[in-house]
Amino acid sequence: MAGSFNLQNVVDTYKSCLSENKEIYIKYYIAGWRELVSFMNSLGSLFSFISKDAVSKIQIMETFLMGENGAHYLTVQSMVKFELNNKLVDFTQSGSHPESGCRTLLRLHRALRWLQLFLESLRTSTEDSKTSIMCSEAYNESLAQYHSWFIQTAARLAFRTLPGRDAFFEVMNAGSQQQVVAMLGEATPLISEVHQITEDLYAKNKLLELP
Ligand code: 1PW
Repeated sequence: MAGSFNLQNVVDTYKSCLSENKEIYIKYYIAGWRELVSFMNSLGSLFSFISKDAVSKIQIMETFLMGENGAHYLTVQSMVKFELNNKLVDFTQSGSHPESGCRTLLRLHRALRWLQLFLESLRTSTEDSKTSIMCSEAYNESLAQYHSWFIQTAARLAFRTLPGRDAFFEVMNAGSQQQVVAMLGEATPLISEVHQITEDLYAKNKLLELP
């Protein structure tokens, strides 16, 4: 199989994501997303349409990280503090900071919940489970509510083209099905912890509804 996607890389980046005091390093958070994008791109052209938006969000975050205020973007926690203290976050549609780090990361954060649900149902699936159904159930439960009808339609169309469970396990490039399941068992709690820490931080700072 062409491409260099490997489920182990995803596990490794999410492992590096948390500091000792449970802060989330933005560098590794977006590295995890880069891995997932390369995975989505290997799933065909409908998925590269979906991954384009994730790529543009990753790029916005990288620009902050490499910019003059980059040091403030070391962790999600330091970013939130910096952007709020300096009034760099729009709380309404017509502000002057439409692409803050906080609102950009919120989009990735919501999508991460989809991924978490989807990987969890893959992990516990059986031979006759359908990837397309698992994927759209995870989507309906998480990300769909934030998407327009147009995007929902495009996403659901893409799901229908997903390879079957066997091929899907193959694309994850992590050995036998048993090994993939074991690795998913390692990946999902890591993703879930990163997601929960972000969720709590955003809730505390009333950032969960940023336009
Ligand atoms: C099989 C692997 C699945 C991985 C799922 C993660 C990818 C999720 C990306 C969905 C993107 C759909 C098209 C873009 C929608 C944007 O409008 C939306 N972006 C996201 C990431 O949800 C909201 O961003 P916006 O328009 O407020 O800047």
